[in-house]
Amino acid sequence: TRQTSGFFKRFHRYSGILDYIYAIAASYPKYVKIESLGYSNEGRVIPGISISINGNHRERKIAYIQGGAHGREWICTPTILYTVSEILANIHAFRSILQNTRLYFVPLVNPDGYEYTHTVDRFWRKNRHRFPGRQCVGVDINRNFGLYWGSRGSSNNHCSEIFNGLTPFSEPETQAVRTFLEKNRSRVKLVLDVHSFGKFFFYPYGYTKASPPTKHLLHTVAQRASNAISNYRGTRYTIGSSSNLLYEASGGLDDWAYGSLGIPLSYTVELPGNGFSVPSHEILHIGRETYAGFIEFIRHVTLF
Ligand code: ING
Ligand code: ZN
Repeated sequence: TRQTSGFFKRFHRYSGILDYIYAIAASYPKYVKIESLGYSNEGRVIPGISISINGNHRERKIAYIQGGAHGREWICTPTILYTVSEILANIHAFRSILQNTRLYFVPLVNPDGYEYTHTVDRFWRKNRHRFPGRQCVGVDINRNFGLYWGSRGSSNNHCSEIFNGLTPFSEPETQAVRTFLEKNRSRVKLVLDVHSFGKFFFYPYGYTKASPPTKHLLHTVAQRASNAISNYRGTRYTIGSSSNLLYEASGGLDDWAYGSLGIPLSYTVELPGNGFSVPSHEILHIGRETYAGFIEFIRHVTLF
């Protein structure tokens, strides 16, 4: 719709994102439910968008896509919201997928960090947890999950960009994600944690260079998503584990979802960009090409 394409012409503040989410929910009341996953350190709601048909609450499977765990990675949120709007605009094409699957989107996991990048520091990464008696603020949400928490590629220094927090799941943002995924543990078949930037699909593990037992499957599914994306304008993703392709890092969502919860398809997505500041005119292009890849991941939920 006209309203929809206007939204993707620029980046929005948290309140504009919430307004958009409520507007699409109002446009498609039969298919959309807005939930609160939880609340951030500063008390902002972390919105979840559930898409289903037939009021499919005795749902069997769930495809879970989140983004915005790092404040400065702005492109993640509109890319997820574009996917939501495109699925709803073509909801009848998703009939067979939605017969046995619910789609769940969390477009902004770290609203406090996101707002801080609009008001104070464009390149803020962590959340905005304040520790009494400490100068340095914030925990890296993607180092705060519980599989091999506090080992490689994370820091116990409050001032570090990759500070992993005082304990695993110490952060309300991490807890909100944990609660949802644990509650739905047996049903969730796909987790995509969307970040920026670099055009990568990372599968586990981040904490070690060792290969996961289902590496071949993880690689094949990502390859199909990458092929679907390249049809739009030739964008090519690189596929592998973050530990082998980028750096070792523990406490990430993808490792925990795969290694602790047993979710079969678990990835970190690094969207395109030459930095964290993606030009506004790229939002819609990245939305369109990434949409094709997300759909390909979602189609593979049927394997499980
Ligand atoms: N990248 C991810 C990060 O959290 C990553 C890469 C993913 C590392 C999963 C380890 C595990 O550092 C960005 N852009 O944040
Ligand atoms: Zn990130």
